[in-house]
Amino acid sequence: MTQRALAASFVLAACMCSLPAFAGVVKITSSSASSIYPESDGVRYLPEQVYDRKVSQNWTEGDQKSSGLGEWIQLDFEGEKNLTSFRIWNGTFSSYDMWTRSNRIKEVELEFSDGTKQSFVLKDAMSGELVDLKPVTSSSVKMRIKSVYNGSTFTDTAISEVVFYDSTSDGSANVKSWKTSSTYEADADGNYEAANMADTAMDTMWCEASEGDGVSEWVEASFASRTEISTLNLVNGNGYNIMYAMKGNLATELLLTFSDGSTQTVTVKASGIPQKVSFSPVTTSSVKVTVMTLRKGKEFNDLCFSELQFAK
Ligand SMILES: [Ca+2]
Ligand SMILES: [Ca+2]
Repeated sequence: MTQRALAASFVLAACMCSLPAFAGVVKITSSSASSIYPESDGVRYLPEQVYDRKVSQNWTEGDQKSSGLGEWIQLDFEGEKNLTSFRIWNGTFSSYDMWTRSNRIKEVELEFSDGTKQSFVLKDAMSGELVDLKPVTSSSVKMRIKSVYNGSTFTDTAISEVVFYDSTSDGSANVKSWKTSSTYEADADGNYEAANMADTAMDTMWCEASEGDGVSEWVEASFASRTEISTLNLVNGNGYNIMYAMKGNLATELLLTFSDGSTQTVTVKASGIPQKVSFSPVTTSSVKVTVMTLRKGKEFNDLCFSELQFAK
């Protein structure tokens, strides 16, 4: 995250999509692609980078002559899964500048292991887009570029990240809507909306925008129905890597307020590594998470959470 408070000259798609009450993340075990953009300046564009949980690293097709029409990436699962939806970070998400200068996919065709195909026109927006599938049982997905939104400089087409969901549940409570005390304005690196805390990506995050250091700032998750929870799965700060996490303020104590007004305080580690925090089981329709104490960052006086989800 840079602190350049650029006036956001672009509008991010306000996706009203939300996951059903139960949706499990499908593990991708291997991948292949029709072509790969060659490594340059130490930056690689490998197919496995569409499921490395970082939107800042991508697969880029290697068709050097045109826009990559017909090029594909295949993702393999551990056996057959009942796929229900997917989320795609379409284009090059390393910065807003690179996103606009490179191609984004307009129409993508998904081919499943039973040979059936489904095609979708994607939004041209720099945010993860949730797309509902016609439910299908498949052990793999081949995603083929059918048409593109042209980049202003380059003819290369990238996918930064993809997550597939199925009808299983790992006990995570899916959030229907978020409220926040404040939200940092989108800048040259992307947006800092609350939904980023539940998208599985380690380098997309909510950040507060208070004048202060983030103490007393809060996020509130509302579930579709009353849900029993006893675990907080948290990626504190910027989860891109340990060094980035240290740059900003990191929460050390959180107050959880449930829909019946009861509260619990939990201690969390000042680290960007994923952590699981247990608390006494509660059945609730919402949780407000308020920052009580924090550790100051080395560079920025802002507080962020990359992932924040509740489970049984
Ligand atoms: Ca990635
Ligand atoms: Ca995230």
